[in-house]
Amino acid sequence: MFTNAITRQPSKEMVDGITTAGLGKPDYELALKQHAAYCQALSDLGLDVTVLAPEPGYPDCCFVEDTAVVCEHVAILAPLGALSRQGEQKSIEPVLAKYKPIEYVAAPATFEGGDVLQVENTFFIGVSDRTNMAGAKAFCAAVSACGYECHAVQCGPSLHFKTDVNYIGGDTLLVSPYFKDAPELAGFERIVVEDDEAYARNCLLVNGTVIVPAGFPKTLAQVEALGRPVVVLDVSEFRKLDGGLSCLSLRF
Ligand code: CIR
Repeated sequence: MFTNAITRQPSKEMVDGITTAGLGKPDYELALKQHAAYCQALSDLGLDVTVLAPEPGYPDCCFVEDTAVVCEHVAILAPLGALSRQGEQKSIEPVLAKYKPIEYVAAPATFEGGDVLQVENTFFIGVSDRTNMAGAKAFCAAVSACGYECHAVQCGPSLHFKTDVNYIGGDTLLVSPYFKDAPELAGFERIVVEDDEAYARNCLLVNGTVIVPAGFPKTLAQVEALGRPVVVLDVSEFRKLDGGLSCLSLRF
């Protein structure tokens, strides 16, 4: 069960965030409202939510998930792979240090939290444009020392591993066609989310409830069919920056 979340409000600079979505510039005022609703939803699910102020000079700073991975024993700060985001992790450090001992991964290793998926006592880390093999190895070494299993998985063309693969409870993953038969994910039930609803692959499991992004009826129906509680949230303005539901918080 999660008891805490850390989020960071977007700033007006978000219009300069990194994007490949081709959906236009985000509407800042609407993003603020969507962000507030997201924080409220986490709070309604029982989490104590710390909302940080935006960090000047970092247009993507609301995507706090990428800055660290927090597990039961430690928080591992991420040396981010995106040049314009390097340094975002520094201001997260004192916040996380209130809860966990901090571990560091040194350059030239890079990794981003969006490439890390935890399923119970197992971590998967995607090797992507943002997470290099040295980063994946260093991350695996850090969590293995805490007793977790860890597997490095080669990503496809998507931004992060969790752009493509997410855990929604039980033994079920939402996956892209790219990971449909991936041997590293053997043993899981895989619901393949086709490209017309690609964004909805990034659903977020919080204390037994699955948060699903608004606007993806097929995925919503598939998740609802599993019988778990579902909350639907509109995060359209973050989608314009390639950010999904998981990207907007650190949960622990
Ligand atoms: C980026 O490209 O870094 C941001 N525009 C989006 C980050 C999304 N984060 C995530 O998937 N964990």
